[in-house]
Amino acid sequence: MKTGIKMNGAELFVAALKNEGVREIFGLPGEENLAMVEALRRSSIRLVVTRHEQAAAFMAATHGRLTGRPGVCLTTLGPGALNLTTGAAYALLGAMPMVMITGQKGVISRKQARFQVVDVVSTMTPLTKMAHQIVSPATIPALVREAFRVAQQERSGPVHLELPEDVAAEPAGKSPLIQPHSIEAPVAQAAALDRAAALILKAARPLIMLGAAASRPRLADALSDFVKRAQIPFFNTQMGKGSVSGGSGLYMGTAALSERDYVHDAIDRADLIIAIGHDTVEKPPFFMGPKGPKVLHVGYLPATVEEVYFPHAELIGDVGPGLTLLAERLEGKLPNAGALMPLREEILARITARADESRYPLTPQRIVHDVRQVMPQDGIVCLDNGMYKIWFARNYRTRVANTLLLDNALATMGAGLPSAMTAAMLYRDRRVLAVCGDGGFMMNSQELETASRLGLNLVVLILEDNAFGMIRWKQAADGFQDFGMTFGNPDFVTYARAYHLHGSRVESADGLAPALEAAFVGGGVHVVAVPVDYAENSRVLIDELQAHAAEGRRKP
Ligand SMILES: Cc1ncc(C[n+]2csc(CCOP(=O)(O)OP(=O)(O)O)c2C)c(N)n1
Ligand SMILES: [Mg+2]
Repeated sequence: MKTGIKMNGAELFVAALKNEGVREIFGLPGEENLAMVEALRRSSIRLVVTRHEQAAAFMAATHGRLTGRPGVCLTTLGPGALNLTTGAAYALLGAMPMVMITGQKGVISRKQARFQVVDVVSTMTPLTKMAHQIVSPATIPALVREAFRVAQQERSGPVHLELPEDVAAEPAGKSPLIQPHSIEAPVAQAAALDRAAALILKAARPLIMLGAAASRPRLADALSDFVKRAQIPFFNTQMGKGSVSGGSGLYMGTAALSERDYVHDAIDRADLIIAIGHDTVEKPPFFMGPKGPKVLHVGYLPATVEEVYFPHAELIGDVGPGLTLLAERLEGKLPNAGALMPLREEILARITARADESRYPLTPQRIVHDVRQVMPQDGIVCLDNGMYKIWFARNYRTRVANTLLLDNALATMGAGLPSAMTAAMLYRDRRVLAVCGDGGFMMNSQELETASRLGLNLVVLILEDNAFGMIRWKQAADGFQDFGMTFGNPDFVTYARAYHLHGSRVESADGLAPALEAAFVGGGVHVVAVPVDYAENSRVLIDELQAHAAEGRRKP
């Protein structure tokens, strides 16, 4: 690679990316990116080509989510850039650090008039923390540095830089790179710590809630330590799942629904909820009301006040060190820490009911149970969006941080496979499983080719109900006629083979665990299709929970 004043804009851009420690870029280039592609070819950064830009964005966002460092994706202008928008929203709502780079026609001269030109920066503005067009190579070092800072700092998220093709080809002149440095975010002040500690010391029935920001990779150790030192039982939101390593003896459940689930027996009885990292992008884990428990918000940033979330006190600042200071004020001084623990056994027993039933097609509970059997503690399950997400959130037990990746923020279909591909790239020695519905899988199934080309070890489990099952369930629950939700499927075994991959179909209730085990042992990319019986959706999530709520009302 050329250095110093001989560089063009694209080469300077790539040098700035290297300066940020970037090792790979996910993308699908167009002609406006050719100088950038050439600069990448000459660099040590790997270009991971995907078959759809949406997948590149999902993969980059997941890279940010799992490492805490921004993932990077690259596309062309117009159509390519627009295909990034769902990924941008996924990273924005999910607070995943990501840098998106798109090409554009020249800005100095316009030989192609308005061909393929749309205002991508304006499109990206509401979907990102920062969107910027680069108009001169001299600004590249500062803009790239700023992009990475903004993407990474709390609340983390996506940023967008547009590099027009003539700026990419322009001689860069003397534009020194800006060196990154680490930043220690401020920690909550003593007064806030004292107030938070006083609230917790006074509580008769405290309960910890772990929300989406609790899953930040750098927080796992301090958070786990806090839970163990405080000995207060905890539950989590869907995206807060798996944020505590160990400490599972204090786990009370996951709030996959907003009310009336078994875990709400504990939530409704608590007089203080210590909400660590709650982000109101998630479907509410419970509804705050005038009569409910007091809520202490612990976060990197102040809470966003909503109709259903208006904390009474806040502990703001870098969460890990803040929790360590809080634990020092609490340890050994909380006689009521375990007040809600007597509820735990019944809650967990109710949740795990019917997990080994031998019905075929399989019940969702059985699928979750069998997946847990074949996944080691550090194995990573990545969900797409569909009905099974509720079952996995409720029923799947995690013991290691960030081992169940799901999206309860944008809740988009189509991200399951790409997110699992990133997990498989990052952790080559861990088992990684994508779980997709037959609807969501088909939205990005072309990425099987990418997964195969990358030589990943990855198992893709497809739940077959020939329908958009979740919406079909809601349609029935709301008393509508069954309409517009069913479809046919390809034969997924043949489909996998068409990609030169292994495919199998589960033919009996006892067949799932061995099929998954064989797929993991076999290595490479495997597709396993399993028929699912969604009759349980209404039987448990509506009828059983309604009966339970009525029972609760009858109790004195
Ligand atoms: C991109 C996108 N389109 C539509 C929806 C609305 N939606 C949520 S779940 C769902 C059905 C998913 O079907 P499938 O993937 O087969 O999973 P299932 O619920 O059947 O298990 C739909 C259409 C969405 N969340 N994302
Ligand atoms: Mg389906």
